[in-house]
Amino acid sequence: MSVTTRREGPIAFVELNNPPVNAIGLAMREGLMAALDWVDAQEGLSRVVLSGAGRAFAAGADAREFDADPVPPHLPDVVARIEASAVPWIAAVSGVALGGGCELLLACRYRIAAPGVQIGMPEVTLGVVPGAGGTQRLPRLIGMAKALDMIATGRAVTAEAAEAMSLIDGIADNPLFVASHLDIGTMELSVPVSDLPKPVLDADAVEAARALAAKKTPNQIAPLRAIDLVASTADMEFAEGMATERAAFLTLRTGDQARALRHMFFAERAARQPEWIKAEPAPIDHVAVVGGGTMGAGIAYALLNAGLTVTLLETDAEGVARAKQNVAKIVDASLKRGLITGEGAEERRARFTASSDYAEAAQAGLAIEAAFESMEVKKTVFAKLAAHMAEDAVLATNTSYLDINEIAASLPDPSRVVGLHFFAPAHIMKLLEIVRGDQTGERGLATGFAVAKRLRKVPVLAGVCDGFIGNRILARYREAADTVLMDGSTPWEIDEAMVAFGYAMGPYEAQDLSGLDIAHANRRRQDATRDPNRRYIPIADRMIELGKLGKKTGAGWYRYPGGNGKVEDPIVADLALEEAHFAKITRRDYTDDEIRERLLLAMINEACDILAEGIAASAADVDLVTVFGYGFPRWRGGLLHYADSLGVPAIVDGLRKLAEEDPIAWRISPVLETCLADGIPIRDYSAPGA
Ligand code: 3H9
Repeated sequence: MSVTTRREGPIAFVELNNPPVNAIGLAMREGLMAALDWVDAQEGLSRVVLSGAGRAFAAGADAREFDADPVPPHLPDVVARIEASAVPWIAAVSGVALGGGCELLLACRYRIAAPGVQIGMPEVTLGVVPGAGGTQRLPRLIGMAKALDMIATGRAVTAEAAEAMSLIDGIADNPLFVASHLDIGTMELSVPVSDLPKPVLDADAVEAARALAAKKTPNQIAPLRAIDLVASTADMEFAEGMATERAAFLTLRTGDQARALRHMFFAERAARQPEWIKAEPAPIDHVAVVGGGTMGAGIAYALLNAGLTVTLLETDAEGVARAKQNVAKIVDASLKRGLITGEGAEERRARFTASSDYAEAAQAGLAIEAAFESMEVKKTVFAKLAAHMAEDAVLATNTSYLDINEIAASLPDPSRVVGLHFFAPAHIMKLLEIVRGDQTGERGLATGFAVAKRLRKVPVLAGVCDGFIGNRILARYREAADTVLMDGSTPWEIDEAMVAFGYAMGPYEAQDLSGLDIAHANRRRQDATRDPNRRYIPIADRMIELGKLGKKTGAGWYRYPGGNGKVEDPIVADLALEEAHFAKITRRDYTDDEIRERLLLAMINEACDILAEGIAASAADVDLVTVFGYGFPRWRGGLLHYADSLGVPAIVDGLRKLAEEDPIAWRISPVLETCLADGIPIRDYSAPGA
């Protein structure tokens, strides 16, 4: 039963009951309609108390239903009936009230919530607008500016903030008790929210909301549509506003952006803990981190932030001092930005030690090595960890490219070794690639997922190969970009094309930020195995020869006069011209569409190879990696969701045309051939034997 009803004297209780978060699907809407009929049939009721079982009041409409046609009864009608009920409904909110849950709350004539509960309308984060009166009732209740702030950003507020803006009427530790003991005969209940006068137009707030949406959610339709709907409440009658809102909701719901954002929402949740991992994780309350450089310090801070104790290991006193300094810098910056309090900073410092004595990490259940990217160094570190830590401690490496199997093989028990690939800055980036070596045991994997959960990161399981999932796709993206650069374009044009697609920055600006030297070292490592017939683009190597390693050296693909805004560097254009001349290439102009097509198809093709080899378990995992680690626009749903929205035939067609130019670089992935032959999207591909 999604909705249960009972009566105690003059009080009726209606409870939403659809674990785990009381998502409002068809059964619940029907249950609420049945409850309304039941209430209508009762005599002598003074009130109906509406509450949610478990940890939520209601998390909103069941987004799993959004792919199909809407089935009555519709939520706006349920909400309208509750609001119009002859017996007043009182909301007793003990857990989150989001989206449709908040809209139910607004239908009630009195609203009580427990301290700290989150109340909000996050519909825009799913690519839709509130569709059960939220855009119409909220501004009438709390005013246009505050309603815009919540609806256009999807930001939830606490019960305390909600009370301060009169979204709710009171806060109580036990809302259900208070709701059923209110002296309702003597109180003045609020009028139905839809009967409140229209809000006054706040043109400044509307403009500010539009500016914020342009900045924070560029290219996204839903926030702008939500702003229009809220703004229109100033001069639109309620009924007309409701009809306009409903039409907008239904149109957006089946649009590409909403589909993509829903896909990300569910993919993120599905990734949290694969069901097949049954092993218990190692205890992670105390973690050893090896290496106090930028990455190690970032990882240490991420662990400290999650309440863990960290022992950072370095080779000597100098390394220890540097590590302490690096971690202190992040603590101070977080304090300065108001992300943590002074007390929080102290508390984090108290859980952190740095030492060159590995014995100090003897009690840790997990070690994460983030030392210099050299096989020799890693093997030495792992031998020391194995010598000092408990036999069943899990030993993880943060290596981006080195062969985890080789590291593991250097230990008596290789099953302890797992890859935990963090992304810089490790305390901010949400992606965690959990790399499974040939010998990695289930306990190591379980520990990786436990770390991700504790750190609130998005875990994705990856197999061993050069670059795992993300960096392997990135390498191909950059290669495609460099090819376009050599054949006629500029970093500026290429970056602009990708920004227009939805990336926050293009491949060249991003490289300038992270430094050109790492990719260079990788190319040198790959020299021995590279297909000699594959076209090689030497422009990035020439940049290294010139000492242009990116922002840290003052210049890379761009120059940064004064340290800030980027300007084009004529030297880069000269290098491209020169290399094209040596290679006897006739350069030509590329349109933005051509640039995008090449860079995106290159990535899609590589991602398909990654699926074929079982390096990624699913297309959705590739989507998570590209969105949470590499800035692929979330509203496009990740790389392979986007690919499926184009359709396999269109992709293969595009690749075939490019293959006429260069059959090696544009060899079509067997996954695409299979999907084309079987008439299935990439998301339905499963690797043989998977
Ligand atoms: C809306 O309301 C439209 C209306 O205005 C108009 C309608 C006409 N639907 O996140 P968790 C599942 S749009 C379906 O892991 P937490 C979730 O997939 C909606 N399923 O827990 C997961 O399933 P599984 C506006 C949902 O404690 C399980 O519940 N509302 C929904 O970390 C547990 O979720 C939102 O956008 C849903 N709406 O966080 C709120 N919500 O166990 C979306 C959750 O199979 N939800 N599930 O993996 C959230 O933000 C978080 O889930 C919440 C709980 C904060 C509630």
